[in-house]
Amino acid sequence: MIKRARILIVDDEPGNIEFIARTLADAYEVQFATGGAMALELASQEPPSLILLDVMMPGVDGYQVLDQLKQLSQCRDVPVIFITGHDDMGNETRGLEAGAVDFISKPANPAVVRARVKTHLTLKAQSDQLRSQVFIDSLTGLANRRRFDECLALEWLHCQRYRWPLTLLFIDIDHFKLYNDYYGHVAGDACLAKVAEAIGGQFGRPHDVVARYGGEEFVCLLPECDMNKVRDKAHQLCDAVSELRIPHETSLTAPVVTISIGMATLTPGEDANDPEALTSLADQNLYLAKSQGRNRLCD
Ligand code: GH3
Ligand code: MG
Ligand code: MG
Ligand code: MG
Repeated sequence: MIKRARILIVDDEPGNIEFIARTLADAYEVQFATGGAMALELASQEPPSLILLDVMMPGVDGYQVLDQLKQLSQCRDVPVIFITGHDDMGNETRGLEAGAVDFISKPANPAVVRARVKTHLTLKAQSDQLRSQVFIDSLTGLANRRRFDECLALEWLHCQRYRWPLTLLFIDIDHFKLYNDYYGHVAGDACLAKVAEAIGGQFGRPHDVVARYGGEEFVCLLPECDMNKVRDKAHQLCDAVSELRIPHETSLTAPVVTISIGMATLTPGEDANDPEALTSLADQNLYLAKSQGRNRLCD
């Protein structure tokens, strides 16, 4: 069954909530909050599909809620429609500038509420789909290079701010040209997908970024991590890939597909000022792993 969209209605007047909830309850799952703080708590726990947000509320008002939502990575992209009374109609520009997608004025017309909610849910679904096409590698389902570059720049700044170490793994399939030459490109693609799955299985914490960097190269970007743990997990990944037992008769390393990993950890702002320092260190260590016989980790 397709999951119904969940709409969070925020208003300090229970009567207004009830009115809008009745309008939407047939088509959507409806959730409500009677104040800004409660809205933020609910939204951050499990981001809704869309938020209908009253502007004028005692305590935390609509603008403050929107402002804080934009600072939460899991809520940043949730469409917010402001519901405004006559007294705050003049503030439409302010709301749109703050990132609301639309305005509905009170008293709200049920048909208009339904139509606008539907429109914005459709737009959001379309933009999510486009986004996934732009940022996902279609062969492996992992993030692509574009997405990785974006994440690296963001994580670098984030870790710089908190003086946290950032770890990067460069992973490269051994003698993959020989694999393609012997088994063909289609088998090569299937092999890439299997190795990608093993990498994603090993590094799947919510903040880990696992991407296909290009060709037969993958990267894992691991913020806030314990280096010893990562080293253990990277060793396990090497074992896990060779234990997939994908035959590679022409490999000069082993009769099965293996990977080499270069690992680097730097504290942004302390050890270096540019993320390129991290990629070049990981790349150097990958080169070492290759020259020391492949199917291994170097750090
Ligand atoms: P090394 O152990 O030193 O990494 O050797 P290698 O042969 O893996 O490295 P090299 O860079 O010489 O070759 C990489 C090969 O990966 C070349 C190409 O045939 C293959 N390749 C790159 N992208 C794809 C792809 O999308 N699909 C398939 N099937 N093969 C790919
Ligand atoms: Mg109000
Ligand atoms: Mg390579
Ligand atoms: Mg290779």
